[in-house]
Amino acid sequence: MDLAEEALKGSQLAGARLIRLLEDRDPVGIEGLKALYPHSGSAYLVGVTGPPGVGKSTLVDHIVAEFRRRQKRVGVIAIDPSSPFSGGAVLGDRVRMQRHATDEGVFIRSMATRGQLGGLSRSTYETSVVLDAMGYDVIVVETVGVGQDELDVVDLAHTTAVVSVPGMGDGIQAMKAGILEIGDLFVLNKADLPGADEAERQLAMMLQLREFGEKDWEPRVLRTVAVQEEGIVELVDALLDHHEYLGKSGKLAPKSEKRDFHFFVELLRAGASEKILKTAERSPGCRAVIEDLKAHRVDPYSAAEALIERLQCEI
Ligand SMILES: Nc1nc2c(ncn2[C@@H]2O[C@H](COP(=O)(O)OP(=O)(O)OP(=O)(O)O)[C@@H](O)[C@H]2O)c(=O)[nH]1
Ligand SMILES: [Mg+2]
Repeated sequence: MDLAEEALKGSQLAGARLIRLLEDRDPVGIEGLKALYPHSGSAYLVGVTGPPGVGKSTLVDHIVAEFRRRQKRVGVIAIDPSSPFSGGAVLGDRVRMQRHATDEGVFIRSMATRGQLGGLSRSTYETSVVLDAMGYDVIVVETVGVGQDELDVVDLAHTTAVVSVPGMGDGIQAMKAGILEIGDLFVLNKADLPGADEAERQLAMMLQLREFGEKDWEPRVLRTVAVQEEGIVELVDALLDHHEYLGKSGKLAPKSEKRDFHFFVELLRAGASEKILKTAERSPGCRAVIEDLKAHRVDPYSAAEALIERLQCEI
């Protein structure tokens, strides 16, 4: 039996192997993904993002437990920020989510932000397809909201929860504006710490700056104390409310389509440039353009235009 078949039958080992092969850009992994793809498309993707150390993993651990209580199978993709902020986060996440390790209804996968061939968002996308096909109903992606790469990852989710904590003050403003834009839920964790009221007020104020139409989802602010399991049920309820809103407003399917299309374009781009460069090698005129580029005689824009122009009839 091949890996895809085994994964479909529920083997976590086979699923993990496929994910690793995909990360390595191994053709066996890509064949596996093709076989799994028709079985995917029904999972609900949740993104949990926020600055380092705000309690994302602790929250995710309890979110998983709450979904399990509701009979949902859950996949977790924890993206390791790999320092400089919080080295050893993968280990931390494993420890925090350890209690789910023996639950066959939970699949936890950590992923490094470094050394990813083909980008973090692609790996996350592929992993989510594998988990989706394996029948995980909910897939939670934990990521530190710092860079563009992470923003792209968040863009994969149906629902995005942005986590912050009291006392961040200007830190909230410093959070990427883009993240504030994409948040559907704003979780104020560590609400046991001083300054929770002030932080909630600030969040609410910032959300007022966002414009939305009548039929748009209005982002909510929720308080949690993850270490004491407070506010988790309400958080999961709110996630599901948003999921339901997306379904009813006809926005769920377009979100998934956008995701597939985005990766289709990425693959096209990679494939096309490779093909163009290969073809160009056979043409003396094109080789000259590339030589000119290397020798600083022509700028990259003009070089790309010239190559595309020359090769138009060949592809
Ligand atoms: N006081 C308090 N501490 C909390 C709460 N939730 C989490 N913590 C603590 O905050 C620390 C960081 O928690 P994590 O769950 O690892 O945070 P994280 O956002 O996943 O961190 P990174 O993945 O490293 O960015 C841990 O020591 C937790 O015990 C809370 O509600 N209140
Ligand atoms: Mg974490």
